[in-house]
Amino acid sequence: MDAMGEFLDSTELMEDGPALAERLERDGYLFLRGLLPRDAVMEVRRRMLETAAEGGWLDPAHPVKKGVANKAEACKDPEERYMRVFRGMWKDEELHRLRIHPNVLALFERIFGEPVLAHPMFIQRNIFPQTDSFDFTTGAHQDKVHIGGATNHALWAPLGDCPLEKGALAVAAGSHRAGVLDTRVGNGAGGMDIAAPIPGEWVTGAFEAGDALIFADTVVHCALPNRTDEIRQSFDDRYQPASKPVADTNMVPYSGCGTWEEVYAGWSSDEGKYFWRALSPTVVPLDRQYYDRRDRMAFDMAAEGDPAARDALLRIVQRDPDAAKRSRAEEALRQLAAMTGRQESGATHVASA
Ligand SMILES: O=C(O)CCC(=O)C(=O)O
Repeated sequence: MDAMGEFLDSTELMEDGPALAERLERDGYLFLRGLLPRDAVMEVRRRMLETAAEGGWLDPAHPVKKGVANKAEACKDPEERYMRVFRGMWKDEELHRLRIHPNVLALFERIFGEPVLAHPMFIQRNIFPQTDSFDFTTGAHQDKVHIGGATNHALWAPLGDCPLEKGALAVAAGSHRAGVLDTRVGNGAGGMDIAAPIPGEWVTGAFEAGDALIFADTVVHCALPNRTDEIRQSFDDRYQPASKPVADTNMVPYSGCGTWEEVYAGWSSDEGKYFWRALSPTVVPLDRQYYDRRDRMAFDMAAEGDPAARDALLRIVQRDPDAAKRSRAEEALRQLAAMTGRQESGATHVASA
């Protein structure tokens, strides 16, 4: 990837829905400063870091609020070591309310010109620093293959300031116009990377707490490596006109986090619970063709002893609705471990996911 350009800052258009929609259509993304109140973001960061510290993810030699990673505990989604701590983060009520903050919903309503559905399922990410032995940098991909449904737009926001070297996000501006590109097994988001020349111009930028990046589901995007000593924390959710269909996989809690009742069980108030019910969304099955193709490739790679198949196999074990395929992936993981001399981390299927 060549040197990247700078995001085009669209903050001055923030109140002008049609102008935002036009720019989004043209470039595939919007970079907006201060969309969310900084204080609200920093409060969620504080809560996430408390949970990270309790889970042993932070270096006790530094104050929790700095978020300095305990690199010996570096782990990643969907490993059980990761999920053990992550479950407590994903259930956090203030995190859930942040992604449906009135500023966010009003912004998308201005862009769509109609009521907005925030997808109930969203992602909170914890990216440990990149080292010689650990790397979980999100590779170039498009969301469409994972999210399905009608056209939707992501909002990505760091939980705290995020300079480039902490793993800011980057987009290939204009790449959305090429439609869905070919994929291959990868170790980034969803275990799938792009396997075709990437069109468009790569742009990125330093984020401050409250800034947000909005992008279309066919825009190619990736993260920069986290070269700091701190954990990079962020969240991303997807938003679409409420009248359009949404894939069923976006209506359930994050894989491995239980049912909605379990997610909400410890909340101190009902605010934000089941917010989507009032919108009566049309729910359709996820088009699984991209996952099916990824999985076929992962099984072939595992049979050849290629360790790059591991993350995709772990995802099948944890998340695939087909029991026979899950058993096959478990067996492939065992064989891969035997071939590569690596211990597996005991992935388990989570029925609610
Ligand atoms: O935060 C990251 O590393 C990846 C985010 C991403 O791929 C997304 O929001 O779609």
